[in-house]
Amino acid sequence: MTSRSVYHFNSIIARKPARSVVDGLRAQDRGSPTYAGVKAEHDAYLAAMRAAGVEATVLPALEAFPDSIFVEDPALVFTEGAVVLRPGAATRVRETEEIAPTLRDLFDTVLDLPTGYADGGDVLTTQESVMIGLSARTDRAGAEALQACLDELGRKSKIVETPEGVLHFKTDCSLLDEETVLSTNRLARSGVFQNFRQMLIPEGEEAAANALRVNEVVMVGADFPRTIEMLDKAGYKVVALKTTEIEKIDAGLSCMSLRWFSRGKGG
Ligand code: CIR
Repeated sequence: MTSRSVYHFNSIIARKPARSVVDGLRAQDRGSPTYAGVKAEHDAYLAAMRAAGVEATVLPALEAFPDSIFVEDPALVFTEGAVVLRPGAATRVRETEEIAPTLRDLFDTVLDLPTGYADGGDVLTTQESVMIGLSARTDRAGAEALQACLDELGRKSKIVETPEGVLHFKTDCSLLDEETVLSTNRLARSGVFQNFRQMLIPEGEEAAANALRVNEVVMVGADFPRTIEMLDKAGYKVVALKTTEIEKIDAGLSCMSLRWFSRGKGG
């Protein structure tokens, strides 16, 4: 693994939003997103991804699964292989059956989480290890089973805690480069990022923590001007993307893709 691999990607998988996305899961009702609004945000996201240098495999919409646009949750991908997970929300469990054939096409090694529950939104891949956050969606059995899968792929991992009431571990953090994380105060307070340089989200912009470093750019929600200014001043090349609609169903930028550096199947 080279030091470039934590945010250098040449491939992503995404899935078109279904019209049923308006019924996506949410912890609090802040009104439903519109299909047209989600589609516009998704289209802009794919354009930004391609501009950042990745090839996108875009899967068809699945009306039976309102949250299936959030492909990050049913699987995990690395250069070395993929893992089909077991999402912790009942309505999302069978999204795995829909994405598994694509993973088997694109990867030589595809492992299946054998037990427990784990969502990809709870997994942060860093230089030193893969962090697995326990949450309402990822239980200890799933996290430990995932550690065994990661061992098989040659990846070190550790289990950490997600703050109470936060959907996913990565709802509250993202990796900016090999040494630096962007984190909410509430997550940073847990001490989980002691070995990193930490940039803390300005109060009131917590939803900006789910940013996304892809090659030379950092994608950030456009509704968070203070976070954008902070990253810009620190020298990051920021691409601001609208996330107003997907936020209504508790989503951010990482959820809409699975990202990896492909050396080609068999390579
Ligand atoms: C859900 O509750 O599962 C979706 N409405 C949002 C999923 C967001 N996924 C992610 O952050 N990885």
